[in-house]
Amino acid sequence: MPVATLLPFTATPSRKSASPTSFRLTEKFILLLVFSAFITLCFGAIFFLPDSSKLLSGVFFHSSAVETNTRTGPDSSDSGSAGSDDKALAKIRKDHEKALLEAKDTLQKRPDEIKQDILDEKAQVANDALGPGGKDVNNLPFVQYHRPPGATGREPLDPENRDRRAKVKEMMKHAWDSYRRYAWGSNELRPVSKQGHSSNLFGSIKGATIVDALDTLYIMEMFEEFDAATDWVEKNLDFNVNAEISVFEVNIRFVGGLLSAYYLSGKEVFRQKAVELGEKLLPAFKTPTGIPWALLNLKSGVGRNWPWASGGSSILAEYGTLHLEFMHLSKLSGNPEFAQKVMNIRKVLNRLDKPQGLYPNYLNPNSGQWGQHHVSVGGLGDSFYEYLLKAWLMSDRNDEEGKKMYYDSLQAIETNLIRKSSSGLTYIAEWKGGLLEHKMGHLTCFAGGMIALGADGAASDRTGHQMELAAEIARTCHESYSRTALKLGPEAFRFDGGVEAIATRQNEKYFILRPEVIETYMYMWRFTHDPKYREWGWEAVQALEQHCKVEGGYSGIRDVYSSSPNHDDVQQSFYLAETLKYLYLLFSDDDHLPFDHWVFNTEAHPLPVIKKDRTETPNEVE
Ligand code: DMJ
Repeated sequence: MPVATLLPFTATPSRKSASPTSFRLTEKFILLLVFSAFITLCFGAIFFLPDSSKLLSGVFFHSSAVETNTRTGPDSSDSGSAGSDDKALAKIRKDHEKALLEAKDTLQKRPDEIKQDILDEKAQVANDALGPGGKDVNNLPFVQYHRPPGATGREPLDPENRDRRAKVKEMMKHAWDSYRRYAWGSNELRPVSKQGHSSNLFGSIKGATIVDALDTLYIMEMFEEFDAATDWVEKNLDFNVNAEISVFEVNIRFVGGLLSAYYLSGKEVFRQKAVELGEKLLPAFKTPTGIPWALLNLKSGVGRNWPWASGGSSILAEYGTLHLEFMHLSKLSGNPEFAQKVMNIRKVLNRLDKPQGLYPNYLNPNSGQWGQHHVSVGGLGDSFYEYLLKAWLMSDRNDEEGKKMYYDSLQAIETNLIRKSSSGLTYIAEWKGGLLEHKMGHLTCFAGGMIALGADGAASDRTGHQMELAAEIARTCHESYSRTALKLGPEAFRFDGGVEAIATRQNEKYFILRPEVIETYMYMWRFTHDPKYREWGWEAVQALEQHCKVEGGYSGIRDVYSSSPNHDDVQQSFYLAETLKYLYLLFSDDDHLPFDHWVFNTEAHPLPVIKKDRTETPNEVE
């Protein structure tokens, strides 16, 4: 700034009227010197005076000590202010030390962990941009994203185990790459004919395999693949379709898959899509009782039930398997309607008399009365029981109603359905109007894992018994595999007519890459660390590799008792979502998706436990 322009403002009052041009050269020089000295003094005050640390810390570190000091006002004594200076300096030192420790910590991290931290921070910045109480483009409220522990794991120390886990990852890569190459965007892959496959369960919604596989890709640290899948979801996943879908299947695979992907990665797109889809499912609950329809047209909102289901009934395993996802939808959307809908289902069930304490598979949504008295822990019933237990666990053990319903129903199942074969194999039969059918489905084999998971919450005198029961079911299901030619289990096996754990009917001999037996091995391994469960899992890996792997992916098999496999040409989306994920976790350490922080939905999508501590979960559902 030219000095001349400043001179008038430095003139003394006695020279007020004088024009600047009236100064002599020596006067001008002296004034210039005085002015320069004044400027130097001002800068010195900022940079060199002893007090400067306080000033800087206030500007750059927003130190609370400085703020406190400011608030003490004119009354604060000199000694008090010196104390605050010390505090401010101590705070700066502490901040520096913290920064150093963080840097050290970062240097020790693996690249994927660093990548995850960056993703978390990005998500945090996006969230912060919304601000508390803010809404995003989809009108969703601000949610503080916290990644629960154990989303990715470490390499197992034991070399054999490490190799086995790596093998499972390689299997996932083959399944995924094949889908990507031959069926990208379709719901599933036909691995033999190398083309896309669509089942009518999803109407014209596309990409079931992509959404179902997202969390497995993430957990296995296949981040390039995860990013490609995320990109597809962002650009192509569309629920604005004029088509009828299965509410249950869309919920467990799509809503569940999107929720898990959100909780693992923190990417907002998954929260938005999950809530958008959840809202589209709400019209299914428009029935006189609030028990939802099985099928729903997503455009018109018109629902109906499967024509074969006992006089227009809804199915226990379908309407009873919405709870976990809907509780999370309320938490993530701020809309209590989702939670209310599933809590109402319980109300209806609790008003009804239960034959022998059992829940029949069919319930009429108009009359609120049971349909045919058919009870099963396999198909049509299975995941209802699973969700009672997991609702309690997911609520951080607060949902007493869910807990009671689970342990009461397990007691009724033990009394009425669980039997032992003549050679001592424990199985869970089906109940038809009071008569037992001595058949156990592959689907029923998930119960070993469920019972093990619930054992520690049972009355203390029941825990040991329930663990034994879980182990016996695991053994029976393993037998159903070992008694076949291909060492893969049939769809259903029987304990009558002189056979045990063997399928006798041609239409029950198929294997469609289902996860339930491996799921039970995984839970049993976590709770017992008995190496046989890993061995049994490894047997399954070898059989899958030998008989189901084809050039274009993995296929189901029509008859597991025939030594020359006939492929069904479908790579089910649950093979990537569940079978391969449970195998991978079977060979992983226990702190990878630990059970005290995560609960798996029935499609193996991990959902976080909603912790009691409200500071951790600000949008907790009431
Ligand atoms: C999956 O879609 C789910 O596990 C469901 O609960 C029942 N069966 C299939 C896999 O077998």
